[in-house]
Amino acid sequence: MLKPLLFSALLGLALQPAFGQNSRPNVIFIYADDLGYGDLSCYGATKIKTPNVDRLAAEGLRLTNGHSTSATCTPSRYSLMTGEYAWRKKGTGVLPGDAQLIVPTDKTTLPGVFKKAGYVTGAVGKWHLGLGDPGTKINWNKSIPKGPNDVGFDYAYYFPATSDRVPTVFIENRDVVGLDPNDPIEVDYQKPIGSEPTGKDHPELLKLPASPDHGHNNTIVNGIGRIGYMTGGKQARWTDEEIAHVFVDKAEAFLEQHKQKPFFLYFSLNDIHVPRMPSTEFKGKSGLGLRGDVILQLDWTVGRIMDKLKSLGIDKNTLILFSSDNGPVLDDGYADHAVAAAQAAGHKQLGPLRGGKYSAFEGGTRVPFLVRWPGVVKAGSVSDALVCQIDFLSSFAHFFKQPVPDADAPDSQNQWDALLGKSVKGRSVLVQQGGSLSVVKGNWKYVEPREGPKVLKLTDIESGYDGQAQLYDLSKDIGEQTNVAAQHPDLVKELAGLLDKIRKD
Ligand code: NG6
Ligand code: CA
Repeated sequence: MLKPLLFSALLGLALQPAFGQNSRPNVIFIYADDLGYGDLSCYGATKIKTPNVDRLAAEGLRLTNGHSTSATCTPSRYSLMTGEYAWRKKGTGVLPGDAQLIVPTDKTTLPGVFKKAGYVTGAVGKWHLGLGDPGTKINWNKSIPKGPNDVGFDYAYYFPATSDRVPTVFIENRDVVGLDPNDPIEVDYQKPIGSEPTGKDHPELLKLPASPDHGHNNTIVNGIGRIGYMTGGKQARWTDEEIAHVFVDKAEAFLEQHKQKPFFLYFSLNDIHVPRMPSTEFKGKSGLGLRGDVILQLDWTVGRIMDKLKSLGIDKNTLILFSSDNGPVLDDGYADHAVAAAQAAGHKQLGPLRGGKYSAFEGGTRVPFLVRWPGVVKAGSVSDALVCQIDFLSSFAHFFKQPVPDADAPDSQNQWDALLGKSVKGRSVLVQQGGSLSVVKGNWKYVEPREGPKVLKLTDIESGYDGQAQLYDLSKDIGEQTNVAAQHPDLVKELAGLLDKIRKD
């Protein structure tokens, strides 16, 4: 009895390197929206439990100094896709729902790297990088000429911008899903269009009222006022409470369909962005209000993906990356009582950090960042290495031994070893984009001077704006409480010079 067992074990060992089990792993990037450094129990949250994401951490690497490239969505995603700091390119701020595609179609992109390596590539979820040709108004009733399929994705199922922006429809590759040709869609961000009620004129129709002054009060869809006006496409419009289900079903279908070949799935969740509208099973379950409920929904989504990989038998050879596109915000436009709920429960969405979404402080870009790859990444490991999502492109290109043309991905670095926890070094320098730019070098963070409100009025978030230079020692002061610029004029000069130089590069 022993012999055949031993034999097959030895054979297994011998065959593994020959088949290169780890040379072509499947890769899934699960990208949360607006999830904060302190929103997960594996990052220290005590008022909410996220067992599935915690499982990712327990079975993989938890990075404590992992960053999105920017403190808002579009620039973070632009940098993720292109490997270029978004502030280098005009028009990469938060986009309206009718914006044109901002990712170049003739340059190396993150999904393009996978495609070139022979992978099947898919995008499911939030897009928010624009659609269609520059200078051309999108016609939602025809095939959309430019989008995810033109920048490296073989398959895409997504919504155009954010769930608080029109049009509130899903698109599969180039076509709006479920569109009735007799009820064409029109969208306008400047002026009201059609005759449907708006949140501004008909607040009595809203199931989720807008916060004062945030302006989420244009066309009402599914009882929620949106940013922007739309008419038509009634049958195609989504139900917010179903978005998480629709996306995870599509993601699972993609995994199932491509389980035989290596794939890259960019799984870009709607949670926990506003409007926070959990499906019924999560409503009221967190004790932290709607914002907490959608964190549970996000956690459930991660669990679904992990279970699916297991049941398909591809769990061992799949590398999962998990992160968020920017830091947390409580009130981002709707009266969902997120502020009161967090305060009442004592939930700290930022953990020990300062700032949040939109901010130049660490809370803007330091986000949850997990890597799970059984047998390669050590289970339960933690690393302080400075890493950033902008580096995925060059890191995977390095892994596939693909040269990246000099003109492409100028700011992306190969951080493969740091991303897998094999090196504690990580980046030596990173530029972070809040309202102002900061440069981090080693323990030091320099925030460039910029006039502006210290607290953003709508969201009540500390912006990091200051007319004077700021310098923080992150090794002692992760909460950026003490500006030590006056004590270290030489360092301030050096880092200001470094930022200038990177700007001009
Ligand atoms: C802001 C919206 C906010 C959110 C954000 C984009 C207002 C006042 N606020 O402009 O609600 O939609 O854009 O979020 O309009 S992000 O995560 O996609 O960057
Ligand atoms: Ca976001």
